[in-house]
Amino acid sequence: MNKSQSATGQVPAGLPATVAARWAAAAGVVAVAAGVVVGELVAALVSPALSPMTAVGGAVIDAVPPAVKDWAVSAFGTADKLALLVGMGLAIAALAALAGLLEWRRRFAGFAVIATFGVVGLVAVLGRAQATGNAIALPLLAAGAAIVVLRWLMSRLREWKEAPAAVPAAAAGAAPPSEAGRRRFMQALGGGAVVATVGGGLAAALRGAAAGVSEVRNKLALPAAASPAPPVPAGAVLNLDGISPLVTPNRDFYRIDTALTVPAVDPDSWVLKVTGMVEREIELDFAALLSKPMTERHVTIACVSNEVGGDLIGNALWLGWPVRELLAMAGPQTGADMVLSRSKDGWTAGTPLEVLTDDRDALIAVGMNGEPLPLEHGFPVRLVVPGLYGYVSATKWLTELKVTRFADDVGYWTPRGWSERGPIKTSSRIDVPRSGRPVRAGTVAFGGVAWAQHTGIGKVELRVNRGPWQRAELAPGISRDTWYQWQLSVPLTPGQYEVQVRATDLKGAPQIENRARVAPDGATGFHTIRVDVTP
Ligand SMILES: Nc1nc2c(c(=O)[nH]1)N[C@H]1C(S)=C(S)[C@@H](COP(=O)(O)O)O[C@H]1N2
Ligand SMILES: [Mo]
Repeated sequence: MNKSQSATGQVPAGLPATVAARWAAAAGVVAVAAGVVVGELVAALVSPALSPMTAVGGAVIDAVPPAVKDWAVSAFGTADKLALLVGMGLAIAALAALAGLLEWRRRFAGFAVIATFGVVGLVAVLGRAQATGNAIALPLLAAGAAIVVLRWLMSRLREWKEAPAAVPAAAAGAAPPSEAGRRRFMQALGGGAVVATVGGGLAAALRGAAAGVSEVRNKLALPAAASPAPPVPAGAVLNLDGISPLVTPNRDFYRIDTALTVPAVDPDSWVLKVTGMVEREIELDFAALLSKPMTERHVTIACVSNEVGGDLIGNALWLGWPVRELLAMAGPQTGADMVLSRSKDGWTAGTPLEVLTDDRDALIAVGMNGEPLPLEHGFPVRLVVPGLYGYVSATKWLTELKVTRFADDVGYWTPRGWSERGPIKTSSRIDVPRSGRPVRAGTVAFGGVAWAQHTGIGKVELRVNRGPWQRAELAPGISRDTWYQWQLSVPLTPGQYEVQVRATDLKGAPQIENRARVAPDGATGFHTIRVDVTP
């Protein structure tokens, strides 16, 4: 019988306040660890550049005075980054313990501390140069996960505290309920700690592989182009606030792929195989590829899933070796009409053989805007084919070119409801003013981009409230394979307007007016925006 049973016959709680506080602090640490791991694991899976911890660490490095930085480097040497991470870990653990304690004393007090963590992470992420829209979600996701875990642990701890320490006389001999409560709390805490540790290990392993390849990439020097890109013609860049930059910076370049983790491909072990219906099979390693005479070209690539007015399109300066030269070495056999390109992760695209052997600059690309390909965009080697949607041409993390026939092979997306062939459809987009953003009455500047890859844009027109089409100023394109900027100033009095754009290619074929969905072979229709003109 429990000695502490009181004279009133009431059963005292089985958990002294100081012990409870200690376990509340432990619960805070486990909950925050779980949140951090959720954020890091998602970042490791989606894109290493999204890591909230890296962003916070970067912000700390940016914020500390130079003297402290010098001291850290002299004290820790090349382990200064590790020291920073350990320091961050200890600081976060201390605050997490505090969050647990506070939450135990007062509901939501600890959640507020965790929410503050989330905001700090968010500010750090927003301050990063490579921040993308997706990066914003991760600190919030991490904080949300930490709060959910802490709530759960707190309710277990409360059950333990409220469970009587003694069994009623009738059930003498059984374990007291507080013992069961203790066990349940410990299981939850231990389970949370184990899951966080395993997840953290996994995130670290994934990051490690990507970090190793990143390091190789950072040290890589690309050869100069034997055939440099034609210069950007004067006047190709219009001076209009808010218009898409003529060349899309790598960090803003849209990313589409089926890869859950960005494949970490070491260039040293990379080989490209040319197989199938060829006279000679070929194996090319990275050094051999870099020794070929390189071509550099601006090419605008687009996703078939780009909606009318959408942003799954970008223009970059690509450096690579023309695919036609490699195919000429291999010697395609008669009857072949398709090249099935395969990625490290098994993804495939089926490209018409003729498009890869004609005089267009379809490239086995290694460089993007003057740098090695970013990991997300196919490092070390990808295909870039002017005129075709990415799903039938732009294989990232390229490993094989199989010369074959459309009758015998299919690319990844074809059996999934997308057409076998995917030429890019002529289209145009209004970038300014933003749809729904009010503008001042007077002369209203409109502007945007238009593309008809491998044919080129002939003209761009705008119409207001379905009135007559007005011809816009069309800037010279860099080439037929890139998008063009356009602009037009229209006098508008206060009111609401519908404004549409249409492009016509250099052969005189107009953009298709009928609206079509993105599947199976690309959206059509005029980009239409609503403009509120205020007095
Ligand atoms: N390995 C691989 N390559 C791929 C894809 C993919 O899922 N896996 N998606 C393709 C699609 S649909 C497009 S639109 C382009 C996008 O290239 P980007 O992410 O560099 O913009 O990559 C193509 N290459
Ligand atoms: Mo795509």
